[in-house]
Amino acid sequence: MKYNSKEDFLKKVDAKYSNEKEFIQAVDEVINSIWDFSHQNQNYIDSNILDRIIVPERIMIFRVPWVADNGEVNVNTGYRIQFSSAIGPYKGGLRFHPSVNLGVLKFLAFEQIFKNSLTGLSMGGGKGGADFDPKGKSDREIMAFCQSFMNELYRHIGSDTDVPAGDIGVGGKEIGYMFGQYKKLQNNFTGVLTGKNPLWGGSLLRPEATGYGLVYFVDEMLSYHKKSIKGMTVAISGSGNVSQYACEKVIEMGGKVVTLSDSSGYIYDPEGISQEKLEFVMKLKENRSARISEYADKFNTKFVEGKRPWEVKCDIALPCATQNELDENDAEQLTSNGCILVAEGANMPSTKEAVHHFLNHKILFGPGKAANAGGVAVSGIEMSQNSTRVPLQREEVDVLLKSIMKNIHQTCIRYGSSSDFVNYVDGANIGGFVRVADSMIHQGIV
Ligand code: NDP
Ligand code: 2IT
Repeated sequence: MKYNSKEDFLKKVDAKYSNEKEFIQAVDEVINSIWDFSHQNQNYIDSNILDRIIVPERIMIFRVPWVADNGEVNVNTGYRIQFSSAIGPYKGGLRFHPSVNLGVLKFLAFEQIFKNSLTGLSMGGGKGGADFDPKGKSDREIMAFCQSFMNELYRHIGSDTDVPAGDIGVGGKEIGYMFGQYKKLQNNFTGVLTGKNPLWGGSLLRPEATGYGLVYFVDEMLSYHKKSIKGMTVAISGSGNVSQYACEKVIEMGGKVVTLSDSSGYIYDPEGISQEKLEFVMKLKENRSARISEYADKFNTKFVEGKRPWEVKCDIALPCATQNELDENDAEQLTSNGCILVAEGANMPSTKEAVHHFLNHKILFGPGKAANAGGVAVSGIEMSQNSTRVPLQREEVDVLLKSIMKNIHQTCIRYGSSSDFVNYVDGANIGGFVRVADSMIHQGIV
């Protein structure tokens, strides 16, 4: 055996990737879950799956120059990480945010491998983006940036090679500008991006899919434990794509959402956010610079500046903004306030210590790679609609989304159950890993 112990393996990862702390965090979690399982299979050991699975197949890093409205010439750094193609073409979103760097995108691409595997669809793992800040930019500046980004990205992607989509800072508008530029450069109208507008090849329900899928997963977790979302008080962080549709589905299923947030702070509405109030948020946040504090002004509720919503009393917490937005103190506060379930709409929003706290306190904890897989699942369904050129109805996509979230929940139960507790972290990691590892073995040492 190459490594004496799990700790020995993780020590080498720490040393080698010391400047990629989020990537180390994501690898640490997966390795802790799969170590014993993977060491029961001699094939995995002989073909050194663990060493191979943590190294991306390919990384592109490139210059993205663009001209601002005032004539200033700017440059950002663009990335695409093609991490694993074991079970399908690379698939995963693009993030435009000033905090983007190699370590952040590597953690996201690594998580995506297992998430995509859990969906049961044929999608490998990838992620990309740029350290570009869309806040305060005009539409023309966003278009100029997206076109310049695609001027390099187009040579690396394709409907059977790598299919990017949205993430933080990238929604339908940005996907449209990037698709237009791809088509112009390649003279090829193909399903090379997902999250497209349904007028020209996008799937109905893709904007809703991550948030709705998250709540379908929560519903599975609760009903498996003989509980229901009806009447529960829910704290949600973020106020972007995932948060908005998570909020909508919770309201529809009879829960009460009392918080939303952004990087400036959170709003607390003890009466609950109604569908009408949510529509105000959706309209407001079409402008990425708009602040959630306007909700408090409009509806005369509390805005807590510079803080996160985890101090509010709730039954269910759904972190839906960004990585490491919920730490050990937050976790303690949530559990001491009686929270029974936490499910991650964002990718890795809970710190390692927060996850340990939840598991030690037997809180139902749904990790992102299982709970937020609905978005990429409907992206996979968009790819299949593009291949067949036959669009599905909204209700048909919804049925597929529900059944995929149910299957992911069953996979977590299968690999994560012990006599008195479901460890969804282990369940998701092992359940996602096994298909990728077996596929790598079938395809040889490549
Ligand atoms: P959006 O850009 O639509 O919204 C992001 C939200 O998170 C905003 O409210 C934003 O606030 C907040 N936020 C972002 N960065 C930070 C930060 N550093 N600190 C505090 N708040 C922050 O993105 P999405 O809703 O699409 O994505 C949210 C999360 O969900 C991400 O973790 C993403 O990876 C994950 N995800 C997204 C999927 C999708 O289909 N879109 C699928 C699966 C997971 P502000 O406006 O102030 O920046
Ligand atoms: O993190 C994610 O799963 C996404 N941002 C969605 C990826 C996709 O390809 O739809």
